[in-house]
Amino acid sequence: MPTCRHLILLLGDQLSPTLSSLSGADPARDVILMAEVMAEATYVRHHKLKIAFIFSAMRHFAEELREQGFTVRYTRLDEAGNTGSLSGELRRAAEALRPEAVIVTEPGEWRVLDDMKTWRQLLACPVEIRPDARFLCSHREFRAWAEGRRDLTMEFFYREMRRKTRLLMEGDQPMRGRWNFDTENRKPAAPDLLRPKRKNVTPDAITREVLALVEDRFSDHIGRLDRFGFAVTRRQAEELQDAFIADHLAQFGETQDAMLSSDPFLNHALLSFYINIGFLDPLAVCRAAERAYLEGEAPINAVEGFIRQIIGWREYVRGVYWLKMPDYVTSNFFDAHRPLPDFFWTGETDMTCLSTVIGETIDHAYAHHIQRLMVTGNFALMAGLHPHQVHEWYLEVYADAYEWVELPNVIGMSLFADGGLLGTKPYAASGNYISKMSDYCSGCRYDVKKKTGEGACPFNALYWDFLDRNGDKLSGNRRLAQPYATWRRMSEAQRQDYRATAARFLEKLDAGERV
Ligand code: FAD
Ligand code: DLZ
Ligand code: SF4
Repeated sequence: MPTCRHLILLLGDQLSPTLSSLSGADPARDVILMAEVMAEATYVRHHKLKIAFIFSAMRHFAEELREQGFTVRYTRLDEAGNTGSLSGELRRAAEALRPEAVIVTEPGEWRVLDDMKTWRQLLACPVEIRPDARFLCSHREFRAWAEGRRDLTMEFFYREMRRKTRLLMEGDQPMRGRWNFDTENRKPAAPDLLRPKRKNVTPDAITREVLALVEDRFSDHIGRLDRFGFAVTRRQAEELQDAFIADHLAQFGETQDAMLSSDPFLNHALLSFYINIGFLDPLAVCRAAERAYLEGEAPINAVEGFIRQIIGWREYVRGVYWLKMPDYVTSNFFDAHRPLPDFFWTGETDMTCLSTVIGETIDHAYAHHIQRLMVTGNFALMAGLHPHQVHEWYLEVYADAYEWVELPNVIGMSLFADGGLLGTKPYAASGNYISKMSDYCSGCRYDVKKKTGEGACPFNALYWDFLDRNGDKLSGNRRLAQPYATWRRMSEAQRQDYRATAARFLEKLDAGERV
């Protein structure tokens, strides 16, 4: 039997040549294990595009490693003997190869780490779990930053990351004298036929094989595969990164909060899929964006805003996740219990904003940030949907979703289910916000200007009803002083009108009627 020094397990979102578990790997003595397993594809019922993307990316990365001389033991989903779980595949490989040690990089999800901690016993050999160095801020650094703070304001964390990376810095001061240029980034957008089209990658033979497998095995999962256009190699992902920087970055800031029915992507990067699986290095993406600013290709508001999302929000939500898990996943500050309506799976609702965003999600396994936050998230918050069901929905439907990044965005930012750890106030908004930032309302059966009664935009009554229902938890919040003052100034008849309109809508929702 050939000897194996280290058996190195790579997960589906660990496709980086610089991964810590690969550090010091010796092609002559070590074996890399990768496995497509039912347990990972079904612990929530992931979107078909997400499964196909990950399997194809894994298969391409395995090829890349083989070209570098590594021995890769790769289990395909439909291979005879596939045990269906990561631990099962690791055990099978360890029994066959008898390695001196198993090496892994820590996973992105708490449930996988919990499982990993049992592996030493399961395998009867040492298991080394290495930190994931693809993030700028280690768990220890984040804990140290968070310790003793009353609230974990992202903006202050972000400044630390700017200092640490030296991105957009002049000495110890931010370039152009400001840390944050967001006030220049809140514009609606108009259709623009000249906006460059997104480049899709044509599926190659490996991807076509994966697409057939996914259609066959996961036909009852959400989504469609006919528009598969993801990059499935690092090189392809780098080309998409370059195209974003050349074609879209300059307008990124301007249209960051806008929503347009004719253009699901506007000037967003569409890079989270590749950063999260490890094809793109987050710091390298930021350095490329900074270069565009320094060379006069993109304005500061766009570049600063973009960099903040990556070294600020992305690192910050990961820090919060590991700081607060495992209890974080059951947070339910508002004690919300309404089940997720069926239209979250079909897009079949008369509310055009929701049908558009959910329809695009089904088609692309993507929606941009404001759609996730201010349309589906805002509705889930105000309608009192159960946070755990909402969390599972987001984890299933987006191709960039892994719990470490999805959960704080859903539980914390969007649903305020953590009681305000991540945000200072809930992102609740009436139809007026959606009307201002999108063109959805003009094609809607509901009237965004109508506040109550038949035909009124449901977001309007839901907004006041949400504040009213949760007055005991929110009325003391300084940032909500103005809406609560407005609510109190209304006549009792007007308040009753809002309550009754919201109650009628929620009754229909509960009865499964079309809304
Ligand atoms: P852009 O808008 O172009 O932003 C650039 C990059 O910044 C992204 O690629 C991403 O890496 C990073 N980024 C931006 N915002 C955030 C954020 N809030 N948290 C972490 N990183 C951010 N992002 C995920 O990667 N996975 C998720 O599962 C996920 N779930 C979300 C759920 C909700 C309710 C909300 C409100 C946001 C969620 N986000 C998630 C954050 C954000 O919506 C996506 O990162 C972004 O839409 C990805 O598209 P993009 O690459 O075009 O991003
Ligand atoms: C998301 C996913 C899917 C669908 N399938 C696999 C798989 O078959 N094998 C694998 O190693 N990883 C997969 N992944 C990614 C893992 O779920 C991810 O590594 C963990 O959730 C930790 O972030
Ligand atoms: Fe959405 Fe209301 Fe506008 Fe219709 S009117 S699209 S429900 S915000």
